[in-house]
Order: sequence, then structure tokens, then C-alpha cells
Amino acid sequence: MVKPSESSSTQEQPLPTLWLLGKTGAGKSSLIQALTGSSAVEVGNGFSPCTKTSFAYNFPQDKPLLRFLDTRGLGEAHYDPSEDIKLCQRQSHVLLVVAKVEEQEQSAVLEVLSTIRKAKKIKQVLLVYTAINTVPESEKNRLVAHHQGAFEKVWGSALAAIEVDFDCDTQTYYHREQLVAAITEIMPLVGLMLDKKEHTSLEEQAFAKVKNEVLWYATGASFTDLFPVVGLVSVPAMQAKMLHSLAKRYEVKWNTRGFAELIGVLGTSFSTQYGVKLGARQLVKLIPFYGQTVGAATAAAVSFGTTYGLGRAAGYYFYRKSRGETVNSEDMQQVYKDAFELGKKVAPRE
Ligand SMILES: Nc1nc2c(ncn2[C@@H]2O[C@H](COP(=O)(O)OP(=O)(O)OP(=O)(O)O)[C@@H](O)[C@H]2O)c(=O)[nH]1
Ligand SMILES: [Mg+2]
Repeated sequence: MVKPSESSSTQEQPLPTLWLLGKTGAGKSSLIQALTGSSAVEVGNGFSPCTKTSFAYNFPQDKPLLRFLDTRGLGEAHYDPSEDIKLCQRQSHVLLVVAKVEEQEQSAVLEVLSTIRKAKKIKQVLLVYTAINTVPESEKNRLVAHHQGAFEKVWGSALAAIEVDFDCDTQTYYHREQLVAAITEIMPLVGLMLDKKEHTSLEEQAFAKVKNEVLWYATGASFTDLFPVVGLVSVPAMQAKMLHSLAKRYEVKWNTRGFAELIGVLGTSFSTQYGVKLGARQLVKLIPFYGQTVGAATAAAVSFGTTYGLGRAAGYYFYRKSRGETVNSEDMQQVYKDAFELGKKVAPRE
């Protein structure tokens, strides 16, 4: 059994940010819901504006890894978006332009897109055509070509586009994977986080429930390295906290002995990365040890990778422990290595 995570104070770090821009009723809130599975975002009826003011939505809410900026629907009377836009383009990494495929009138969106292009702050743009299955196939191609031409003309170059149909009432999300894949190209970490592929084993299913928390600690660890500010929590301290929290979520008792055992089972694959080989007893001190010696010199990606790898391996370990099963050291090292490599690949880079 994996318990829900406890809420904790949020770290002060820049979050990868997706900015959603589109007319009222285009499907911005639906898109956030489709990606996060959260119904905390209100979906309107499409006739009157639902999102009253632009707002930021952090996901997951307690240990956030990603931020959505949901701009108030464009094209509403008496709404001047210029202030919102100035603010959003400073904070965002990717702009998602959301357009309902049958909605041909996009002048308000085109106008804002032109302003954004001139400001040159946003480099990555992705077009998302929504409610794609509500129009006949032949009509669809014509409409998409029309939108694509108009958006590209304003942006001045080719733009990637995804066709989706997200029905939040029935929770049928057509082409959700394509959208996640397109975002993954731009932000690999976000891809790993939103990835909902089928998990073959029960152990993987259990880890899927704690994965975002592990990613949160890994991100924290990498930022600690990127901005080594005095007083900020160190990587080892962050990892120790993560293990403590994971043990709780897997409902496994956690103490110094358990810690030594886990590191012991993890063995050399973990410790040799830092050029240290220690006995089981000394392993208790391992994490603080490398933190002081090579921690500062370690690249952010490595901190991310080791933290993610450690969290993944700990998940494997705790899962077995909680069922009274033994843990094979080789299996665990493999789990660690695979996760370390994956973590290194998706680590945020500044
Ligand atoms: N079938 C279908 N309906 C959609 C899709 N996207 C949005 N809708 C519907 O369109 C309406 C408006 O969707 P929202 O997601 O609230 O739109 P929004 O862009 O957030 O609108 P504002 O918050 O007013 O700016 C709702 O009734 C949605 O169910 C889609 O891809 N397919
Ligand atoms: Mg909305």
C-alpha cells in the first residue's frame, strides 16, 4: 500500500512552465485536466468565460514540478490582456496555443501571438487543435490547414501542432500521448512525470504513485547544485529526507539500521560513483560523506540522477520489505542504474 504524500513546504525554485493561450472556451482548462488528471481546474460550458483571471496552477500541488499558466480567454469584451501577457512571457518556457478546430475566428489570438514573437522571450511554441473529432474528416483537414497557415504566418516559421480531443466529463483523452510526447521533446522531465504508460508489475504500479515525489526531491537536489547558496538544504540531506518520506509512504519502519541495510543492498553501484568503498557500518555515513567531498563539484545532472536512482531503488526495496520479501542486491543495483541513467537524461539544465 502506498500512502498519499504529506504536504510540505514548497521549494523556492523556478518551475518548468507551460503557458496556455487561447480564446475563451478553446479548451485550456480541459487540457490541464487531461494532462494532470486533476479536476481542481474548472472546465467551463464554452459559452461564457470560465477562467475569470489568469492563474497559475502548480502540479502536483504539494510538491510541484510543473506550472501551468492559464491565461484568461482572449477575445472577451473589456479585457486587455497586455499586462497578463507581459507577466506570462517572462515566466514561461513553452507556449501552447490552444484553438478549437472549428473556431475559425482567431484574430485575438493571432494579435497576441504577434506581440509575443516581437518580444522574443518565448522560443518554443506548440499549437494544439482541440475538439478534433467533432468535425468530419474532410472538413478537419481544411480547418487545420487554415489555422496552421495563419499561425505560422504570424510566427514567421513552421510550428509543431497536435490534434486532440479531450472530453473531461467522460475522461476520454484522445491523443493525450501525442501531446505528452511533444512536450517531452521540449521538457524531458515533464514527460517522465506525465507519462502514464501501463505498468507491468505491481511494484512498478506502487512506484508510479510516489514517482512525482521522487522527481521533486531529485529536482531539488539538482537545483541545490546549480545554485549553491549557503543555508540551502544539501543534496545528501534532501536524499535522506526523501528516503524517510518514502519509507512512510510504503509503510515501512525507518531507522538508521534500515538506512544502512538499504545502502548495503544497493552496494557498490551507488557508492563507487563517488570513489568510495565502505563497509556496511560506514555506509551509514556515506551520504553525508560524499556530500562534503565531491558534492559541490558534482554536476546538477548527476545529483538529479543519483537522487532519482536512489528514490527508485528505495521504492523497490521498500515494496519488497513491506511484503516481507527479501531483496536481491543485483536486482536492486540494476534498478538503481537504469533509473540513474534515465534521471541524468531528463535532469533540468539551466
Ligand atoms: N469534445 C471536446 N470538447 C472540448 C474540448 N476542449 C474543450 N471542450 C469543451 O469546451 C468547453 C470549454 O472548455 P474549457 O476547457 O473550459 O475552455 P477554456 O479555454 O479553459 O475556457 P476559458 O477558461 O473560458 O478561457 C467545455 O464544455 C469543454 O468540455 C475537446 O478537445 N473536445
Ligand atoms: Mg479555463
